[in-house]
Amino acid sequence: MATKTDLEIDEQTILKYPKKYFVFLLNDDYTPMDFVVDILMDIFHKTYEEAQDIMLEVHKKNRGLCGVYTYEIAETKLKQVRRKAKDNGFPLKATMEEE
Ligand code: TYC
Repeated sequence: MATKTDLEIDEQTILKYPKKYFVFLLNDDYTPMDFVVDILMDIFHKTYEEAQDIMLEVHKKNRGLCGVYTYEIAETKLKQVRRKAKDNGFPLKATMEEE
């Protein structure tokens, strides 16, 4: 009788895609616009023009999409935003949500 070999089982495991997570920046009244643009360029690797567009979207609509990442990378982005905001004394917040 044919049974699945270990190799076949491993191949099934490998074919599962990892979940992805949206990372959003949230608006507040205190963080300067230029600082948000810097965050988007440094942490999310956006161009200056992209960073300005996203920052303005957050400013007008209260949140804006910065990127889509696997869980660990999304978490790291949140930590980097928190650290940089805290070090500079700004209340800027980021959140993540399953895709
Ligand atoms: N609303 C802020 C201001 O007027 C700018 C801002 C934009 C803050 C985006 C946070 O994620 C943010 N200075």
